[in-house]
Amino acid sequence: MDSVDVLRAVVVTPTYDEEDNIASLIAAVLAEQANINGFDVHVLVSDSHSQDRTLEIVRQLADNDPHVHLLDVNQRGIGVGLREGFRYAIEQLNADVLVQMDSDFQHNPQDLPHLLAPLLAGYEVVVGSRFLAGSHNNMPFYRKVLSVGANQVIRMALGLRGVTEITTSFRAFRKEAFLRLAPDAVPWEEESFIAVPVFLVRMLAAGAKATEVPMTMHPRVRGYSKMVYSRYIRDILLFALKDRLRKT
Ligand SMILES: Nc1nc2c(ncn2[C@@H]2O[C@H](COP(=O)(O)OP(=O)(O)OP(=O)(O)O)[C@@H](O)[C@H]2O)c(=O)[nH]1
Ligand SMILES: [Mg+2]
Repeated sequence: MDSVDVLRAVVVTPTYDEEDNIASLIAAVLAEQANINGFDVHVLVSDSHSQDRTLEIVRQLADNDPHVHLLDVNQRGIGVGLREGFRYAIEQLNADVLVQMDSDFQHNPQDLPHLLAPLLAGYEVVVGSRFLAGSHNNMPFYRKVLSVGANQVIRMALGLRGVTEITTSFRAFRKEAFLRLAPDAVPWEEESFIAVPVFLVRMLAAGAKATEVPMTMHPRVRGYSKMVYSRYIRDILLFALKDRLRKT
């Protein structure tokens, strides 16, 4: 594992109140190491000071496994969780590669080998997509409508080509793609999930060579959703409008 040819991949998973998911998610991610060549896989849980037992559970796992890490961000918001997690992974864990993945099993750990492989073939960003041949989108109808709508609005507003999926958090990228961005390029501090699509849009705009792979997406089975639809939809429309205006 210490060979110079092996890249360190840190799977950064943001959490808030995920006591029912997090231990099995960590185990499932680390189990994929057996199917992954060229990467040394670690997990970093980036938690917004959960009120349930998430912190306690992960602390115990981290104490017993050098591939498991915990960051208590101590501030609410998925964007802050992601930004601080990426920074910590690069600065403290020597990550070469970052993976962005939800902690509630909506993303499939078994898709990780396919997500990482293109990074060894010269791509800097790999996007998991629900909209390719071979993808499986098992989300309920209203969630499919929301994701298709959000993806279309953002792609039309920005004239984005080359990616079909902007809104879900299943991506792998070289650390340089993150470090290239100005600190204010992404609205990390917004409490809605707007940072998730904007982060990808900004990495692409900054010139990252990207590709997509099919993924399987499931509905959440355990725990509760933190998505506030009204704020997310409002923030997507506002972002699309502002970006359009900036260009005219
Ligand atoms: N660090 C951090 N993570 C968060 C926060 N809110 C949500 N998350 C995590 O971000 C991921 C996505 O949040 P979800 O609540 O699952 O949102 P969603 O997937 O759009 O909604 P569901 O389909 O209902 O699950 C999960 O891993 C959450 O635990 C937060 O305030 N801070
Ligand atoms: Mg979820």
